[in-house]
Amino acid sequence: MTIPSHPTLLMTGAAGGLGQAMRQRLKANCQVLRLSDIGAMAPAQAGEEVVQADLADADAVKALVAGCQAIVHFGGVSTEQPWGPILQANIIGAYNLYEAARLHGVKRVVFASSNHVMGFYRQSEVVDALSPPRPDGLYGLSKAFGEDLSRLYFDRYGIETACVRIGSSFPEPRDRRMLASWMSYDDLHRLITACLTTPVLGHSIIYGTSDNSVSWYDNHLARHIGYRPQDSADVFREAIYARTPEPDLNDPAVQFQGGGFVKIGPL
Ligand code: 15L
Repeated sequence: MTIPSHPTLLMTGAAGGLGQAMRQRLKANCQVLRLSDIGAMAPAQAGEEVVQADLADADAVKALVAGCQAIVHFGGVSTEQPWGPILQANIIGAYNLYEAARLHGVKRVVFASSNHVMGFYRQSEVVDALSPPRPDGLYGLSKAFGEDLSRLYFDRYGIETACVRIGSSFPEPRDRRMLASWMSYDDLHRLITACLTTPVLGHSIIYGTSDNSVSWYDNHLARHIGYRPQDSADVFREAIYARTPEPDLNDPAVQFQGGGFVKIGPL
């Protein structure tokens, strides 16, 4: 059962894949779920407010955050892209969001970070919250910026943030890599709920995956969040092995945790 924790909860990135998957689920966490995106969203239902806003527009973000007690921040670019859109949405956008949170007294944020902050670790390594970031591209770098930004706003202003380094959250794992990185939508909702309800969150880094037997992530430094995954990619393992070729161990996409992201773009 989900414990409602905040009267008004803002979720950015509502038109994206995870935003759409969490929209219904997060209604149980609050009385009013305020939904925002730069793109069009489905009209507001009971218990929802829908506000179209560009994260790069500081005034629009200030208005968006007014009256909220907590934020689930999925907004911004969620794949490797050129510097221009990443700068606007993920760097300037994250700054605008934290400034608005400070101005309006919001004290808790769940920040959708990414496994791509750590993408240049090898698939034979295990990382924890203290492992130095090794982003695999501009997207991963922008998420590392968001994590550092949130730490500054915690140290200076006491705004608590969970930086959730989400692995691969889709209906099912799509390939062999995702047998390690997959997170079910229900587990993602469990993790967000844990971040919103744990008594003391502080500034925390947690890896967002289900209970997968193969894992590159060690969450022992995030036990205070109280996240217990209940799903596992293991149930898909046989089918995925049957339909995917033997991995080429010389391929960087197979060697590194970031998978294909380590090869994308003009870097
Ligand atoms: C991410 O951060 C992306 O947002 C998502 O689209 C997936 O590609 C995921 O990482 C992944 O690494 O599988």
